[in-house]
Amino acid sequence: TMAAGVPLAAFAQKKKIVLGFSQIGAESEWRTANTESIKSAAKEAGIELKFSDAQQKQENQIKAIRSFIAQRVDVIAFSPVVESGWETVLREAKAAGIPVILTDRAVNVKDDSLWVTFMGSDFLEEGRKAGRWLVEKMKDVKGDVNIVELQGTVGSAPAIDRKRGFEEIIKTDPKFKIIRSQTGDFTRAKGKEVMEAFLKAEGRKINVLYAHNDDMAIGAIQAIEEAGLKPAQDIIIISIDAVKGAFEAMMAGKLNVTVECSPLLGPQLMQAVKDLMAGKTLPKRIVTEEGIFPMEVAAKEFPNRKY
Ligand code: GYE
Repeated sequence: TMAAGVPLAAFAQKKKIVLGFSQIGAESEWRTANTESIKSAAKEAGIELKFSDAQQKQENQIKAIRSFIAQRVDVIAFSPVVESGWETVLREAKAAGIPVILTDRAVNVKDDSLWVTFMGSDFLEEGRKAGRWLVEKMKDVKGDVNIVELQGTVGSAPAIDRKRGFEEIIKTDPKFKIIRSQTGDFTRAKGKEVMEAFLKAEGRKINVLYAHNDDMAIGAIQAIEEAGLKPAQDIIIISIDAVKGAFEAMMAGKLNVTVECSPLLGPQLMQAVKDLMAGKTLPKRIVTEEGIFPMEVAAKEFPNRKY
């Protein structure tokens, strides 16, 4: 027969694993590094990646996931822009027999069997780290410490948990007062705009800025300078991510501290996809390990930074 003449190796060669990934957008330096990490790790691992950018909109992510289901990809992974509203589409993936991996941000669904594993940072702990740094920094201050807060995207896991973790620590001393708190959607432009409004309303009353990411802090630094104040001196600034832009700001003496949140999830994700395809059971939670960097160590640490 014809088939007898076909070399066996042609049949033995395994089909490439296909991974559908729905990314949130390109809102921050963190996100750009995360996308880059996922794309390069897929290439390295020989996994075919179908990548879709949702431009910060949940409806676009739902569309992307539905299209991955229709294309019958092997595995779906996504970083959910907000926590709630995923039940329906996740049930569709489950019904199609396609496993779903959550990266970076968590979902809030009653049925945990709708996703296989969640890999990413502990945002609650990041908020606590920010809070602990501030409590220590202000330990000798007797009067009120007035804080303004730039929150991340409304309804997102990091915005919810970074707020909660920070509050949990600072509420142990009533001198700490959050006098304004508003979303800056994790972007520089919004961070600047909202900080301008805070300055207009509160002016020199503001002692501390707590930003849920570095990009918003960097935007806010501009607003503070334009208002004729000295960032990191007149207003103490704390942010999260530890991207290169934050290190540059610290080395310029404009940012006091950044809490690390690593976006380099690509290699871990590809390993999980391979393990899943090999029939292995994954741990339900894979936590990223990370530290905290005050401005005093910025110049020394900068050359070691990978994002
Ligand atoms: O901190 C922020 C990004 O989900 C951890 O999203 C991520 C956050 C990150 O836009 O910069």
